[in-house]
Amino acid sequence: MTKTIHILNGPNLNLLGKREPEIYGDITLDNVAADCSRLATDLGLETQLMQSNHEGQIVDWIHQARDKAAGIIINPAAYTHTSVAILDALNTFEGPVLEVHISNVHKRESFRHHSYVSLRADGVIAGFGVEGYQLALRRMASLLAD
Ligand code: CA2
Repeated sequence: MTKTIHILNGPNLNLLGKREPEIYGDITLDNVAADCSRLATDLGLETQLMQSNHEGQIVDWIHQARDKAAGIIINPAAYTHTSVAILDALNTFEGPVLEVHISNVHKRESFRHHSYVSLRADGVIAGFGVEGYQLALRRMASLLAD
């Protein structure tokens, strides 16, 4: 059966491509979803991309991924830097977890330099723009290859 990768996105990423293009670029999250879905097909995977502005919703989706997903790619957005709840949820997931940031968080304010999610992530990509999602997907395919 084809393995499914859940691509979870945190608050304000619904505005991707619509605001602050100088930081986040001009590609929308719908475009990212379509590009990832195409690449996943080439890699023998399926993707399901979700976005929420609510921490509890992201925690619920991580719990659902325990039964439904082979791996998680997550851009927790601002919750990266604050959410022990998302870290705890990710710690209950047994497959690979890859963390993506569109911007180079290390070149930005110091509060963006710490990530709770990185304590669980098997890999982190930052500063590659939205291409980071596809790079993470390629890495996920390697990690899941048997
Ligand atoms: O670089 C990233 O991907 C971030 O996760 C984005 C978060 C930020 O809080 C993290 O420190 C780094 C912010 C997401 C906001 O997304 C927007 C997209 C377009 C326009 C406005 C906000």
